[in-house]
Amino acid sequence: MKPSLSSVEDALSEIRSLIEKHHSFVLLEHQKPDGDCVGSGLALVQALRNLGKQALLVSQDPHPAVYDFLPGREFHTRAQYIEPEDFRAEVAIFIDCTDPERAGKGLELASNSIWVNIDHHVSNTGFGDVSLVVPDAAATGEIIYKLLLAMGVPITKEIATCLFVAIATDTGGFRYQNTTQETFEIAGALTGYGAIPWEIAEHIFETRSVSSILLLGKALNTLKLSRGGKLATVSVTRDMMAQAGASPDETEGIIGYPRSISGVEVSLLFREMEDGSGFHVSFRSRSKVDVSKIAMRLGGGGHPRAAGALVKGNLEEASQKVLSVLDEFDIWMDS
Ligand SMILES: [Mn+2]
Repeated sequence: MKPSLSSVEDALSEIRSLIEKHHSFVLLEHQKPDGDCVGSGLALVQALRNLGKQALLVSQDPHPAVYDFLPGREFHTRAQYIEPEDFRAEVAIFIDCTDPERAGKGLELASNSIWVNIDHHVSNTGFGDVSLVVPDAAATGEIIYKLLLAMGVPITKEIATCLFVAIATDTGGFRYQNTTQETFEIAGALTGYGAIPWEIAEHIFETRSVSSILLLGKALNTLKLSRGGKLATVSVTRDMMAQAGASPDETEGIIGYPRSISGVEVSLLFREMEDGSGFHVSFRSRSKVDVSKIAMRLGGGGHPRAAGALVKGNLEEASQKVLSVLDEFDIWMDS
């Protein structure tokens, strides 16, 4: 899976020349965008604007409110507000998307464009006219940083702030296993360009809404330990969200709590889908289990330590399905 250095260099220079040659760009985020997607997108859209290009960042779903402090939001809109026939971009850049369908409704805006795929998911399908997929990168933000360097565009304080957020969120505040020397080198360079780490941490890790704390309390009440204490499960239903007055993106971060329990290797969060047809299941593992394989078996995907899938049915049916796949992998014996 590891791309050779030259294939990364080749893709970077191909993207650089595409950007030089063309004028209009649409940047597509994945559904339910996370901090990496939002930060990477806002950084790149500002860089393109600074080059005098016509560029728009588009997502199907809204940006989580926690990222409202980021600069560049005036260049972002939601796919539902744009008529594809009114908007033609020569180049569509998919950001942090494992496959084109991840862009959801945004995909309609890319039908006649050249496709560029910039991502770090191991499960990326390699789609697009140009594909820049670097599974070793902790965040898509790291790849965007390298692209901006390759393009020779100035990294402003605004761009640096967005990229720092991308990297800080996908590494869980520089704590997850994907954090490398290079991650710190890039974060250090971004600090030099004007990103202020403590201010960013205050916004993204130390500020929560009352509703998300109330929802966390309800979710923790559902905690179940099984498989000899190695598996921890919590769930969030639509009822719980309504009672807490929370929105679906406020489940973000809940799964970190079961994962942190001593002895737990895998944690699961079952979040009921808005239409009630099933559950979005998030997987986290501490150090040994590759949960992306489990998620892929269920039709989802992700990273070895963090993955997700959609599973139909009520809570009992969904958890039965997930548990039987987990047990197939025989992950509870080795340690
Ligand atoms: Mn990412």
